Amino acid sequence: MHTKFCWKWAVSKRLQISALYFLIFSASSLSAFPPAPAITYFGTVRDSFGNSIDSSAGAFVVIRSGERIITETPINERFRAGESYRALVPVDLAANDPYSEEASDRGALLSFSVRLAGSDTLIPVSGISVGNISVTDPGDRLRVDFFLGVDSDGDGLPDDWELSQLELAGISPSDSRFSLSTLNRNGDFDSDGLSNFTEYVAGTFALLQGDRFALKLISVSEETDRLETNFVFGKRYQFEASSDFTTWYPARVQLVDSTSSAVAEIAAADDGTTQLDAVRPEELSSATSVFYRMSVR
Ligand SMILES: [Ca+2]
Ligand SMILES: [Ca+2]
Repeated sequence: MHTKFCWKWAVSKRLQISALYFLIFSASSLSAFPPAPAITYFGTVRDSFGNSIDSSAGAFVVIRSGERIITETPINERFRAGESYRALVPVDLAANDPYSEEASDRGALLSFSVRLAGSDTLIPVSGISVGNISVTDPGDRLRVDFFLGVDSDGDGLPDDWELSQLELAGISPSDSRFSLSTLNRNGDFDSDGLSNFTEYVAGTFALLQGDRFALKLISVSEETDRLETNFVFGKRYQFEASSDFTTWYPARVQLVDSTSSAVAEIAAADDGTTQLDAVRPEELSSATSVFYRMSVR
């Protein structure tokens, strides 16, 4: 019986393959210039204070070439961490004989903006590379992170955030340090080991050494480990565990004394020191040492 079953499977597989050849042949006979693979742009969209924009905003990333809209894609968190949009831009290989009106020529300059649902207004965005994107080769994948608002000094940090950090540190507008040149992306103004850009993403103060993105192990028990960190309201945190710093497994967490079940990602409902119980991943049940790491968006 077993042999007979295998034979029948092989026949049906062959039929599927034949059907596939037929479809490919049909498609290529209809179009002189088969489409090249599109370019994929992906990344994170933040507001001017570093908060990641998610689906609750009902917003779209709009990519244009000149005035022509090439694609509009909704911003949401369904993709992996650090990726809140994914847009495909079709590419033309033969500029003088395009296969589609929708496709762009290689080298064409693209502009990115954001549109809210129900509105026609395109909101300008800024970012380290977003103003200088041109169409490259078919099939390319490029990360383009950007934020709403203005970045006058082009360092990848929004003006609003830079000036608000200076104000929070008590530097008045009459002070010579009240300037966009005081904070730059890769600098570490408060010398706490975290760059100004990392603090912008984590929501911590870039001019206050005591306020930093950190994770502490408090205690261990049979299947869970108690961790402590500093939550920033509105931020979302994910945790991973490893025994060798090479392979990392997602670790679900729950607030200490919480009755709800452990989750893969936890949103901070408040600011301040927070303790969590992390469920040790099954893959590490016999490990002698377990390390945790945390990401924020
Ligand atoms: Ca800036
Ligand atoms: Ca810092």
